[in-house]
Amino acid sequence: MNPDPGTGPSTATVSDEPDELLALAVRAARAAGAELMRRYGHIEGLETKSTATDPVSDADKAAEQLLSDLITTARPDDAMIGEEGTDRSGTSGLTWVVDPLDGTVNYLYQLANFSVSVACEDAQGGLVGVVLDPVADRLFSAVRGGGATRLDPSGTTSLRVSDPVPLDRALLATGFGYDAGRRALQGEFVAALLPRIRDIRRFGGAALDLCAVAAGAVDGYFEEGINHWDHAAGGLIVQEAGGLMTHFAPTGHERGWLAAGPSLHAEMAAFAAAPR
Ligand code: LIP
Repeated sequence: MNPDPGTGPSTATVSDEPDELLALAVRAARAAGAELMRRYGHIEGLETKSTATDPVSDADKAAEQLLSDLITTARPDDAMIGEEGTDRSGTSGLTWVVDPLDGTVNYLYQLANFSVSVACEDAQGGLVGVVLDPVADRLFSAVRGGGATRLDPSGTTSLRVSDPVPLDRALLATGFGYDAGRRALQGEFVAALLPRIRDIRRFGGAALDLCAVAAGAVDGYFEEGINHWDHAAGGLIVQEAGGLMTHFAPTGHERGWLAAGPSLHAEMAAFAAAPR
């Protein structure tokens, strides 16, 4: 299967065959990624959302508009939710879950580690997932039951999580929410975990963190307080690379996730459950 059929505009409708949905997800992600790069370094319309440190700009909104227009033209009966407010119901049983810019703070600071995340879900969960890193031109993708791949200028690579990795050798990515109180609790958990593992990385984009787990570039990722659009595509990519992606709430947040190979996943779950 060729996950990257090109980026040209199309007004044709697309069937619900997973390969066609994947091709559409890739086309939409590439269009949004090109828009982000066109605006990179020229931020306009900067505002804040949930807290004073949670930014949004015209770039996020323009990229979401492109995703929405492209996908809706091809799949008019599907539902869609997006970080910047897209919220549409549908009749097909499929829902698109899109984040036009995951890693917004990195984008603002020109720190390069940001992505476009596009997932399509059915009643069983993730069906198709695409995460595009437009700076490094890395395209991560997965179809349920079909494995996960990375396409970059050097070619296509099948992805596999690291497993087994013992907890005391684990390199773990994590992130911190925009809410100050939530951050304080997340910091306490990381302080307890840090002496028990190899080290922590905070790259600043949940979707690419999940792709790093899938590629074995880190051994696991956990974060509480992330949204559906942050993890919908990356979570499927992890699972299709042999990892586990489950709820994980060491500080009690209902939207916490842990992604890792099976053995590390079990050790992390036991660590979080043990009295501290
Ligand atoms: C962000 C994530 C980041 C996480 C933040 C936030 P945004 O998404 O990618 O890793 O720590 O809580 O969810 O706001 O850049 O789309």
